[in-house]
Formats: sequence, structure tokens, C-alpha cells
Amino acid sequence: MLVALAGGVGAARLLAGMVRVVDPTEITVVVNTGDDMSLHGLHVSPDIDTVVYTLAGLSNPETGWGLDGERWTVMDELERLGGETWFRLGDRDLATHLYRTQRLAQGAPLSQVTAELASARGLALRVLPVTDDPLRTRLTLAETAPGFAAGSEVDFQDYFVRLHHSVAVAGVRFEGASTARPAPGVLEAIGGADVIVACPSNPVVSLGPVLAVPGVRDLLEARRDRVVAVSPIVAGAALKGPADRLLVELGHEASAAGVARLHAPWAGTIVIDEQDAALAPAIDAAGVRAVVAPTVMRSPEAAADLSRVVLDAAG
Ligand code: FO1
Repeated sequence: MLVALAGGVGAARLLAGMVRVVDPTEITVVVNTGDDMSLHGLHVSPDIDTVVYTLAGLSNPETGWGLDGERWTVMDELERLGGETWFRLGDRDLATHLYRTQRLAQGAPLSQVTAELASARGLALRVLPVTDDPLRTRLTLAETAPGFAAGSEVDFQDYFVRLHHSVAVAGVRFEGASTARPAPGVLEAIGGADVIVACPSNPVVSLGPVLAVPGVRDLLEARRDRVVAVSPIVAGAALKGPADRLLVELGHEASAAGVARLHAPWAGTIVIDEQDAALAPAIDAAGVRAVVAPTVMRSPEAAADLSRVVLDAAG
């Protein structure tokens, strides 16, 4: 049984390869919910939807989020009304948020709703939110940004989308983490997994919230020899998103070695790209086994090859 700890686009890409190598019914994905937001009265869970859409073959290949072949008639009309359209919700994507919001209002936990949505999209693997409780990533800005003063705290999507994550960050916290409980099945899956994969997600704002849910980090540390991380940083840069800048802004090193050191307490192995092969000795010296392989996934086949590397690394 394999468990994947996942954020958004990078994780979804790896998982699209993983399901070609591992029986999907043997895979449980534990997904970050710190990016979730309430917008237009709807509960939006971007990282869950990115994983589900990508694995269902429905996602927009350019953006990595939302549905492919999307129409925007609702957003266009909302624009005409003067409504909020900075966060783009496509016509079909809206159905997901309408369904999720309605089911949550009926009292169904997020994990149940997520299972229904994954099943409706034909997925055989299990997709679990890390928690059913409120968990929201908040970032403190290190400088002024349009509409926000230096030192102000913003929601994740304000930082990521409204501000295009082009603002320095002084701090990150995960509101609700201290009282959040792992969703049903999360600790059991991690506890019973033969392999635990930390997907190439943003270590700070994608894996950070997952690890912040009480019980998760402790269990991963206890099972460190089963955990294989894939570095989201290649040659000192993030392939997508602000991971490299966030690492530096928060006092870490934006390199595969920096990621390895950050994950060292709970990830015994890290797969790093061939461009970072020279970092392997430093990573080994940090007590993490470095496995060098191509990690840039330009196709599902490449993601499948990387998945094989991860499985081999786990032994
Ligand atoms: N990202 C953007 O940069 N602009 C958007 O308008 C946007 C809309 C959106 C709608 C649904 C969804 O599931 C994701 C969406 N994203 C958008 C991406 C989202 O901000 C990121 O996928 C995650 O929150 C970070 O991984």
C-alpha cells in the first residue's frame, strides 16, 4: 500500500505517473487543504480538485488547475455585474464547488464529499483531505503589496493568485492546525503504508499544512525509513510556483539539499534531479539518502519512470 502526501500541480503530475506503475486501489493520497477558501459562498478545495481532475484526465494541461476545455460564461457575467472574478471559477468547475458546498451544508465531512467527487470522476485511488477540520494557510507579508501593508497577514489565495505570489513573505502559519484532527483513515494509511511518498510539492505551503495536523508528523518520523521525498527544487529553482523564494524568505536554502535538511526528521530518502547530483554527498551528510534521477516530469511516461525510482528507493 502506498501513501502520497500531496499539494497541487507537482504532486498531481507525479501521481498521474504513479497510477501507471502501482495499482490505484493500493494508493491513498493525503492532500493539503490549507489552500481551501470560501468564495461566493462556495467551499473551494484547490489541491484536492487539482489531484482529482488530473488523475481523471480532466485537468487543464496548461495551468495544471481547473478543468480542460472550460467555458467561462458565469465568470464573464459576474464580471459584468461587478462581482469578484480575480479567482477564476470555470462553468464546469463551479459544479464541483456547488456539489461540495451543498454536501458540506448537509453535514457530510470533507473526506466523505471528496470520496464522492473522486468516485464520480471515476478514480480508483483514495483521495483524503489531511483533515476534515478548518485548516487555512496564512502568510505575513514582508513588504507592501497592492492593497496590502507590509506586516499584514493574507489568506493563501490572496498571496498566490491575487498577488501572484510576487511579494516577499515574513512568516507562514496554519490557522486551525492545533485543533485539527487527521481525517478518518489518514493515520491508518500512513501507519500501514509500505511506501510513503512526499510528492514534489511546495515544502512550506503544501506539505507544511499536512505536517502541521497533530499526529501526522510524529507518525512520519516514526516511519522515516519508509518515506521517500521528491525534491520540488531543481538546480536551485522551483519548477512552478514560489517554493524557492518562500524557502529563502523563511530562512531555508532553496536547493535540493535545503529541502532534504528541512524534511530530514521524517523523510529518510530524497530523490533529487540529475542537475543536483553534486549535492548528494551533502544530503547524505545530513542523514538523508540521496537518490539521483531525472525528476522533471515532461510527460506521464516520465512521471511513471520517476515513480519507479521512488518505489525502488523505498526498497
Ligand atoms: N490559480 C490562479 O493563478 N488563478 C486562478 O484564477 C485560479 C483559480 C482556481 C480555481 C480553482 C482551483 O482549484 C484552482 C485555481 N487556481 C488558480 C490555482 C490555485 O490557486 C492553486 O492550484 C493552489 O491553490 C496552489 O497549488
